[in-house]
Amino acid sequence: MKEFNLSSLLNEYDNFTILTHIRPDGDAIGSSLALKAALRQEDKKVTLLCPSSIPAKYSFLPGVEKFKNFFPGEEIGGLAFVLDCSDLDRLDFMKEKMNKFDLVVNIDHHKTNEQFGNVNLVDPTAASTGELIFLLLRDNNFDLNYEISLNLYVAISSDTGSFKFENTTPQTMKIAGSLLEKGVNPAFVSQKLFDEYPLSTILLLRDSLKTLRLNRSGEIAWMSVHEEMLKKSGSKPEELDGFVNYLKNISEVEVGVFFYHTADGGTKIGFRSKTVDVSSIAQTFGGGGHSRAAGCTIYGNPQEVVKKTIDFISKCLIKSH
Ligand SMILES: [Mn+2]
Repeated sequence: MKEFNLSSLLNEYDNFTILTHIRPDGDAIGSSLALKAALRQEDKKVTLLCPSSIPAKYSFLPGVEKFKNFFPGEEIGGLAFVLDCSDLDRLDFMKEKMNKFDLVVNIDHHKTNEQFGNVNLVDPTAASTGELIFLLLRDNNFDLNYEISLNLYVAISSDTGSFKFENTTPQTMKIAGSLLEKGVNPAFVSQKLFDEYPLSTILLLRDSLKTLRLNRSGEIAWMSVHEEMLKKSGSKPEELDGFVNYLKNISEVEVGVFFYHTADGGTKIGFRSKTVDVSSIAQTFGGGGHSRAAGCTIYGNPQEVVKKTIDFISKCLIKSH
């Protein structure tokens, strides 16, 4: 692995591309925007790429309209930063062209990270990629202005569930505190990220909750949503984000599982747990993530996929008792 020195890379390269994962969350978006704003301070050319479009709830973020979900026509090259991706598959179709870059810098906090970069700045003790970007920018004496601070605050508060998840550390709070000192308004961000929903989301939640099931012991709860249900409520897939938490938050439930059956025959599965390591469960099915929040995609008959997954989790729970 090459030694990482940001200032020498800034001397070496003028052309930077920042890529982040499919169905981006606040950490992916905020970290990318913050890093771009910092590189722009050095007058670098910076392209922001994400294989999906950016959810409307992030439209208040400065610079968010600059994200592209296609490779631009000009030559791809120079240095690529890949943010918040445990592996290159998270870049979806963008993975194909990663060999066009001279150097790939992988910055991430997922414990399942595959160290795919020429340089890998991977720290699973960080609550978010936003924390890692904050430390990188601070240690390299960038001006953490309001724009950068707001984007980093969104990244950090997003991945910590508004500083509620177990991954929240003293370092997380210290960093968040220093971002507030730059003028970030926590109530405004919290309202935008966690409290406000379009009506379509609430209608979809109503329909999703009707599919709620529990296993016999009551430790596993799941919902099973088909793509047609989204059409009915006029929702986009990203509006499902967070529904899985209603499952995990049931008092007696240990593991919440959200199944989203897409028209292409795939089922996207989200796992949340109170104490069990669900990243190993997700890995069994070819996915990954964190110990309390993970996901995977399985192809096959939707009902069989649900049964297979719930049976497997039941066995894992029996072993852990
Ligand atoms: Mn993240």
